[in-house]
Amino acid sequence: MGPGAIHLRGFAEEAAGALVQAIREVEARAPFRRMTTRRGFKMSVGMTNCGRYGWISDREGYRYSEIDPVSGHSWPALPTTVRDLAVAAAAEAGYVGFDPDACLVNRYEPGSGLALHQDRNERDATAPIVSVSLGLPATFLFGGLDRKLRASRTTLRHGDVVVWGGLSRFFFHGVLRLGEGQHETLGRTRINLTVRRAG
Ligand code: MD6
Ligand code: FE
Repeated sequence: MGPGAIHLRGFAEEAAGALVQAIREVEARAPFRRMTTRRGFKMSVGMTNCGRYGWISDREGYRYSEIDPVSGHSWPALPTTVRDLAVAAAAEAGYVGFDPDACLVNRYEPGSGLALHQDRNERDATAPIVSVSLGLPATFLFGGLDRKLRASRTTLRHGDVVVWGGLSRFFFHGVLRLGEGQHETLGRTRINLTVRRAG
């Protein structure tokens, strides 16, 4: 996809059922919620987290927190299935010894999208991010270090994994608004997991 960004098509296909079940258990304790940006806009994507650290956004900005502000408790643990899959994908891409401590779970419905952004709240910039796509397909936008650079487009489908590190770790990226569709297990939704080393 770009320098250091590797698209592993279907890498999570076999594990998908177990991953969906793990997400159901996470959302029972930490429900999806639409967070607010610093400027006060409500995001169209529903988000929750598992692992030691969770990514949050509110009027104070973006950051990682060990506490879920909705429940006042810690986030659910990183499920073993999620960790194992992410570690295996990272190794496949050449990142041996990936030791994730955070997983942001994004839920899209038709009409939801994610504006171009950089992921730069993580302390260790040498660790990759492992992104797992489930459910409806989405068009992923992949730019460069400059927001104004023209972004390329890739379709991410159910079971696809992107391992993202190295030179493209800080590239701008986003997700086009999801189109209508029905996925056989997830219905009108797309779920994306981004497994990270945040702390
Ligand atoms: C998504 N993904 O695919 C949003 N960030 O729903 C991301 O924002 C992302 O896929 C960093 C690395 C990989 C990603
Ligand atoms: Fe991102």
